[in-house]
Amino acid sequence: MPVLLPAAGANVAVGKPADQTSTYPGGEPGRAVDGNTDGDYSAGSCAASPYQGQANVSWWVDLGEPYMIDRVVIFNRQDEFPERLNPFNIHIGDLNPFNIHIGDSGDVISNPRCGGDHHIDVTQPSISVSCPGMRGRYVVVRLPGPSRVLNICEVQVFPAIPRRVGLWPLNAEHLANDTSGGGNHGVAVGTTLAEGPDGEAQSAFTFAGNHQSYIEIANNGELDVKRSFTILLFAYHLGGQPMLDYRGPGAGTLFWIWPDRQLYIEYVT
Ligand SMILES: [Ca+2]
Repeated sequence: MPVLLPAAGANVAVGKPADQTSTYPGGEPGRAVDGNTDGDYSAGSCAASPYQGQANVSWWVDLGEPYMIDRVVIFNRQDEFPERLNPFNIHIGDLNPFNIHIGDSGDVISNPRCGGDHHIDVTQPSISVSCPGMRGRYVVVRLPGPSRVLNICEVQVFPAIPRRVGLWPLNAEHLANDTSGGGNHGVAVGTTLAEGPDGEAQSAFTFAGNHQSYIEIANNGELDVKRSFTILLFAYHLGGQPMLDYRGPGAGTLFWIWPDRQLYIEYVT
């Protein structure tokens, strides 16, 4: 299943379908993803469950696709009852809590839990909970215990931005060295410095277009491509050899641009 990598800083929960195990009239679950963090309950932007209290009250959102999650931010009710949120759990995964029966929140904990019991400082409007390495389509906020009341004014979910593992400027200053700190310096063979983008002198490499002209980049393990990877390559292609030749043990991928400016991807063994 694909993992989406949205732009930095995007809250991917806003406007998405939400539900909860039980609802107090006027406290519909979608109010916690309406984009309004107002903690005054009378402003009509908070989700709420019945004030009599119920066991393991839970709220959840369907992000539509699985995301790598960095953190979940919860905005608490501010006008009164801020203590109702404590303690809470966060579960993230691909098991659909929408399938459970109303009032039975046991199934929502089938998704992995982010940390243990979380406690918000009731003098603060929000709490940010880091969930590094977690992935999933559904984010659940669960209030564990026999008699709990849910008042949540907004839930924001921020995806993880992929960590950059290599950066090769290919200019006179850095040559083919990796400036990311990962230490995978390239070795340039048969290349010359050339004018780069925007006419900047010695800010690009020119290749001869044959097997004797290349930059070889080893992998000391920092270039972790276990799940997926993204390569950005800025090039002005004049023909000849592949733009990129990615080889592992026994297999590899070649990226070509044909003279008619079409991209060809060739898998080789
Ligand atoms: Ca809201």
